[in-house]
Parts: sequence; structure tokens; C-alpha cells
Amino acid sequence: MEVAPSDVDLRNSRRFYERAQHSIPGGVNSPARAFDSVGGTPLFIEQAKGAYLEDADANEYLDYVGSWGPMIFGHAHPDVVEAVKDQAEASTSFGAPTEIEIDVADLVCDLVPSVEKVRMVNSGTEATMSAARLARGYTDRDKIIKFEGNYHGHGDFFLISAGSGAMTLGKPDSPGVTDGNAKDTLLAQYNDLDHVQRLVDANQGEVACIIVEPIAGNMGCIPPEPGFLEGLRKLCDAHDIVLVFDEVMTGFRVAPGGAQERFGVIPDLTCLGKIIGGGLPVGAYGGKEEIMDYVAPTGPVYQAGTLSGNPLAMRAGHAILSKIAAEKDRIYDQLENYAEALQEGTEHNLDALGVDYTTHQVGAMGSLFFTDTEVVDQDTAQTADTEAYAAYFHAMLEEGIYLPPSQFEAMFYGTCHGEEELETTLQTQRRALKRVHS
Ligand code: HOZ
Repeated sequence: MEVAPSDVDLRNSRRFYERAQHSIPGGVNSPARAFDSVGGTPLFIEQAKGAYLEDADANEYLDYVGSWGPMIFGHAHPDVVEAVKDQAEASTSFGAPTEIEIDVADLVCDLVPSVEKVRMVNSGTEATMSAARLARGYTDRDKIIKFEGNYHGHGDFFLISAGSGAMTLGKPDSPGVTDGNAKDTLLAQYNDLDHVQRLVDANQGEVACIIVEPIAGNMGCIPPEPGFLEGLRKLCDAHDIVLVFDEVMTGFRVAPGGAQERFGVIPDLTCLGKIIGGGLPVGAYGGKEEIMDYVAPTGPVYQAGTLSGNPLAMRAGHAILSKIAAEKDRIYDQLENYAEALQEGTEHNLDALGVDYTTHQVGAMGSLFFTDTEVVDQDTAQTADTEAYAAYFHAMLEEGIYLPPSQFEAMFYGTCHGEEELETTLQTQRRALKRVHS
């Protein structure tokens, strides 16, 4: 399964990558963006507009990464650009409250069903770490249940059987996580309610929270099976466990109110990131007022940050969330139609070549796994042929389509993906699959 070397000029990306090795570990500031599992040189990006990226060698690519989720309206959306420019003139940070923070909080509370109060932080990692601390403080219990292959950022107690870059690099359990931290993290199989029930039964009165990606996006995109989220809700209610949805990727993406709105299951706490900051570094955690009031300064659980609710980030997030609130009836139909057409066309291309596959699309995210096994959890995701994915990835890249550089990451689309992009993608895919599978 070989793809011939490309004649695409990547001289600057190669030069920068080599230069970066001297001052940045592995030459990248986050492992997920290195091309470790697909091979080759990570693209160094110069600029982007709408659905298109331009790299440091002036090559153009149709983008299906979208900065790993935030770009629901495409890159450099004029509303975001204007808001950020405007705020920069008025200073980039105060470390003091601003009105725009309330506007964003109000929008989040209006859009996300579970959120009565919300606290802004700077990343999804901070959101999940803070939510877990809050759940522990609120319940006065230590243990958490997480799912194998789910990724909740790089907090110590989440880096156990973790997805995303950790799974891609084959390092799901990170050195540096103490035994003390690891012993309080209980692992369950995704989509396996009986497994969760057994863990809860074996740890009666000790589990503070169950944290879950309501649609997994960090072992590729895997939807919850019917009844799975509902079952978690029931279990949490029966045992006074805090149910935490990590909607960093799914929030405002699979419905205006995220996966919880789409599936009608309301968690106690929700973690957000990505879209909420319009491409600037923002995370948030929110939920029931009674629980959120347990956070300082109202309550005893401490959590803070100089750049939390940063005005630049809030202005960008506000531009995106207010557009979502105003146009949600149109936006989500459009995203859904694109996703369905892409899935249908992809399946048609794969069937024509007799290639084994499983595809998943949920709202504006999806994955193509090179396996004929039904993909429902980490074990089944790992049946995918990662070499075939790497060859497909490069064949697409060489023709100008930028996919996630790992079988175990999801693709993201936005309203910037239209008829033309669909046509280009499917035609390119047909050629790429032929090259890879002939
Ligand atoms: N959390 C992102 C999607 N898996 C990856 C971002 C990163 O780790 O750089």
C-alpha cells in the first residue's frame, strides 16, 4: 500500500520543521499535529480563509481539521476578525471583569440545556480538570470513571487509556502520572453500560463523577449507542454521581446545544472549548447552579486564572455564539446535509473499489475507519488499518485535501463547506482511494 512520493513543494515546511526541532520538543507544540502516525512533514500554515488553508510554501488545501473543531464558520470569519481587532485597540487583557463575559455566559446558558451557570477558563483541559475537581469537592468522593479512548485533555488523572494524540502515538498512559492519581481513575469500555454498572457497584459511595465524550471524537468519531447516555444518566441519579459531558468538540457542533440537545440527555456538568472561543484559547465548564455555586468565590472549590474570560477571546466567542443563536435553524440543517452527502459519496467510492470500511457522521463531525468491524469503542477502533489510513491521508494531501493526520482523530466541517467543496472532495477521494487500493 504505497503512494508515490509527491512533487508538491514543501521546502519551507521541511525547513521550519527541522529548525523547530532545536527549540520545541518534537518540533510541535502539540503532538496531535505532528505527522507521527502518517509519516512525513507536518505542514506549517501561513494563513487560512473559509474552508481553505495555505501552507508556508503557498500550497492550498481544503481543510477538514478546522483547528480541531472551532472553525464552524470557517477561518478568519469577518465577524471574528472585526471583533478581535476592535478589542485589541481597547487592550488585550485586564484581569478584571468585563461586560462581554456576561454576554457570553448568557449565550452559553441559553444555548446549552444543562448550563445554568458557567465559568470561563483557557482550554478544554482546564475545563475538564476543573469540572472533575468540582465534582469531587461537591460529592466529597475521590474516584472518577472515564472511558477507554476518550480524551479529556492532559490533566494527570485523565491520561490513562487516553485517546487523541496519546492513542495515536501508542502512549495512552503517560509516565509522570502518579500511582496515587491513577488509582482514582476507573476505566470503562465506551458504549458498555454493564461495565460501568460493575465499576459503580464495586466502588459504592466512592465515585464522584462519570465523565464521557457523549460522541467520542478522540478515537475517531464514534456515536453513542441508543440507550448508552440515557443509562449513564440513570446510573448517576441512582448513586448520586455527577454526570459530566465533555462537549469540548461536540458543543455547538452537533446541535446548537451540543450532544445533550441532540440526544436529549442532560448532564450535571458540561465542559466546553473550541467553538466557544471562535478559534481563540477558551474553555468553560458549567452546569447546575447548585453545583456551580460550589466554586470559589461563592463556594470552597478553588479555581482561578489571570486570562480566564480574556476579553479578546470573549469577543471572538461572542461573535460566533451570537451568530449561532441567530441563525441556528439554517446552520444545523446545512451542516447535516453536507455531512450526509459526504458520507453517502464516500461510501459509494469505497463500495466501488470493494474496500473494507466503517464510516460515522454525527452532525458536523465524522470518521472513515479502514475496517469492516463495527466501531463502537477503543478495541474496535483499533481494528482499523492505520497504514491504509496513512496512505489515504497522503494521497488526499497531495491533491490538496487536509484530513486529520491520524486514524484516531475526527474530521470537522463547517458552513464554509458547500457544493464545490463536496464535489472536489469526492472526486479527489475517488482518485486517492484508487491509488491506495490498486
Ligand atoms: N483535542 C484535539 C482533538 N483530539 C487535538 C488537539 C491537540 O491535542 O492538539
